[in-house]
Amino acid sequence: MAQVKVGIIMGSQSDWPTMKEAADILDELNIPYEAKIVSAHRTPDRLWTYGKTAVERGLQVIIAGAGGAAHLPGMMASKTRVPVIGVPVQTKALSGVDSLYSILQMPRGFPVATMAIGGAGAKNAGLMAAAILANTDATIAQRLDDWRDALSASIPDEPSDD
Ligand code: RP5
Repeated sequence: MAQVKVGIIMGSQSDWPTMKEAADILDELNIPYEAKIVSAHRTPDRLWTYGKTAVERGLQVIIAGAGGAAHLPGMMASKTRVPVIGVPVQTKALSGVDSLYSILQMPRGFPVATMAIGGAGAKNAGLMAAAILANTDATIAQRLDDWRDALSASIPDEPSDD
């Protein structure tokens, strides 16, 4: 079985419809990943163990999505040197701006690469993970180049009324 190099983690089952966009693009690019619920608040021991073992388990990128007081990506970045890509999940109360600021405003020393709020951010997180892996994996690089070319080719030259 192929080595899993990308970990997708999220604070709650309710984050999955958003985070699935990251999983879907990794599936499309044929990149193995694991998806886990790891909450900074509700399962802090799980977070600690995940971060502590990430390097030895061979993870090269962690995509972490959370909503509201979204400590998960930052806490994970504090526990492992594996690069963390943060996805702010949209919330009802503050539309995800709370999640965005929680993830984005890391103090010096522990960066989180923060994506846009919601599904677009999750999909871009998957693409960013692929781009990181592509630096050292020619097969993934080719698949990502092909995917980007296909996206460009799908964009019409001119707008239509249809
Ligand atoms: C966060 O609280 C999760 O990441 C989720 O976005 C939010 C709400 O969680 P649930 O109450 O839906 O489980 O920890």
